[in-house]
Amino acid sequence: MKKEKAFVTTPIYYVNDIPHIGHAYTTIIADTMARYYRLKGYDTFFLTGTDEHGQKIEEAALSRGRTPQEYADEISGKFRALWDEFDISYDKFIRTTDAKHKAGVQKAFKNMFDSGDIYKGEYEGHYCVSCETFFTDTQLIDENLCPDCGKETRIVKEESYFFRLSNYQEKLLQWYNDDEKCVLPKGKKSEVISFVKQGLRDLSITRTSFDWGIKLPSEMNDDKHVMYVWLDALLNYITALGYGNDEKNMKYWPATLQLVGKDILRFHAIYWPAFLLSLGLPLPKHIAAHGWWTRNGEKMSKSKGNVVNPKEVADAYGLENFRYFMLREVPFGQDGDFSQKALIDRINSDLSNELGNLLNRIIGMSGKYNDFKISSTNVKKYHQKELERVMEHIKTAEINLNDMQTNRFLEELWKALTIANQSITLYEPWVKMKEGESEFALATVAVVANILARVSILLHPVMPKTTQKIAKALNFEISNDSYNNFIQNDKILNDFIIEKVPPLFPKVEAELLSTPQPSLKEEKTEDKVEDSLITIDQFFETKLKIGTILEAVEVPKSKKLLKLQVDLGEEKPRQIVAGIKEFYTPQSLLQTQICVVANLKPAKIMGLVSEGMLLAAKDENGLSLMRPEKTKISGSSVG
Ligand code: ME8
Repeated sequence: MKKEKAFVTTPIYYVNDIPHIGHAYTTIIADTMARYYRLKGYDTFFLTGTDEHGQKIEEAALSRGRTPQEYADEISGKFRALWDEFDISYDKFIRTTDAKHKAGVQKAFKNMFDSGDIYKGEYEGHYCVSCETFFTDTQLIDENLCPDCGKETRIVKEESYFFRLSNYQEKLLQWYNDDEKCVLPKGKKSEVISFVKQGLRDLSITRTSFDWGIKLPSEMNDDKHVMYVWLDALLNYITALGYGNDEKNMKYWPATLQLVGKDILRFHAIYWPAFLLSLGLPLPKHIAAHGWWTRNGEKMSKSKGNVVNPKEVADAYGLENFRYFMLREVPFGQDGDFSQKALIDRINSDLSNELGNLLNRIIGMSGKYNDFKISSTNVKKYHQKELERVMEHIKTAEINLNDMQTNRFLEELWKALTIANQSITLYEPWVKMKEGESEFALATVAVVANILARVSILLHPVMPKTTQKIAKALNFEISNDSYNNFIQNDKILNDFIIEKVPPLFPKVEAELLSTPQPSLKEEKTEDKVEDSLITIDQFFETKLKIGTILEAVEVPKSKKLLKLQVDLGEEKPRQIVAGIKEFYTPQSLLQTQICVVANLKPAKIMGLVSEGMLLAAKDENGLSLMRPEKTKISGSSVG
């Protein structure tokens, strides 16, 4: 029989920032679903990765004096390392700077162009660099603020290629109408539909004002343009499967489940299916949007220093406990709040009292009554009713999971655990043993073990290692076979000797992380102090010099950049492009001195070569350049 296929994706994350709890949340849900499909025996492909092009990345690199590629390499590596550490079971980690991705995107552009969906025109409008999105006048807040993130937009006027999004309005509405679960949850789907009904305008899909992007296909003979980062990024979902190259993995398309945060649902539920229609490819089965995480009721932001670092939480409380908490705490689609108190409550009550304790009770009772032997022989004779009730919850749990209601899925599994815990209280096996009804008492212990086994199998995608430990104690292995036996076919456990295991979920008595956590603003704060110490020789590898600013001009179309000519006592002045426009006027800089890193590799920023980096300090009150206390000869060494 041909295996059913599943393709699960996360968004590809921007490399302008290091991973935080939001990224971990999306990735952990996707990982759970991929593991669930594997458990059911599906041939599963799970994709994640990083989104590395666009103005935002270019500017983030620049502000750190790095080339975009160097910077992308570093941050992409951090995402991948965290997912590896978190045991995320991805099959492919795509980077949009991969050569195969670039070739696939160019192929797709050409195909869309050939099908008449792309034309050349001129774009004038408001652009939000932070969201990498264009907005119309009517969408803006207070005339120039981005409606999504509230930051200032800038006016961009340039030649651009357009995608005929307007042609797809009716087809998209048809899709939403025909396919009930194409966008989940339902409330979010209604928002998408009303947005589309307001009318779709053609989409500008290329830019000429910066370089850091994929060039148009060479056949287009138009070197000036790079692709709009969202076109480039969305196409990762098919280039990762080999679109335009070696297409053998295209058998996984269409995607079963594309997970996104609510912030980027519009791109995934409107643009993405329109691009796919233009390419003649089938549409994804589910696009599921989750809500936003806050911390102790507040929006997380670097400036507040309250961003939750997922690694710190997992290290302190246990990775699988953290996974359980995230999926259980928040109804999928709604915003959720991270607090250590809520996490500790979940660990102590759900995990320790209700799940872990159940295993301890089975071990304790079987030890006392039957030398740790568990035999299911009489389970159906005495406890068929309990098994049936459990199976009702298990069925509902799976329906919920398939609808992405992760919290309800777990609630149903816990209802099954309650039946197990209540059976012990209700049937009092210790009394039955005394009254000579040992057959009944041992059947009660065995039904509880069988319930725990069934719950562990379905809980496995959420808590892979812990559930394998439970399964080992109950003498079975979690696999597609055990899923078929115990979940699909109502089989019961073979007779076995239960293994004595130490408690799986020790109680947490107090908060384990100081609040608020150290800010992630300075990436250095992440490193351990001893890791960040360098030798004097390492320090002197950086050549710092005093420079005198001879010229300063604004970089057109850039909100942050100034172009400086700086005298470092060399034959000719150096050109340095610096992100200081918000803090200094060009005029105020002339003939002032600054401190320059003089031996950096030149980098290209918005098409301009920058031959050094100037030193500055930044806090919430703004940015100050580092200057010598008294005037020094240009080119003097600092150190
Ligand atoms: O948008 N709560 O990348 P991104 C919950 N590169 N989830 C959060 C979150 C929070 N506070 N913050 C971020 C991009 N996320 C594009 C995607 S896909 C073709 C291109 C999660 O790094 C959530 O899944 O800004 C959100 O959609 C994603 O991170 C955005 O990541």
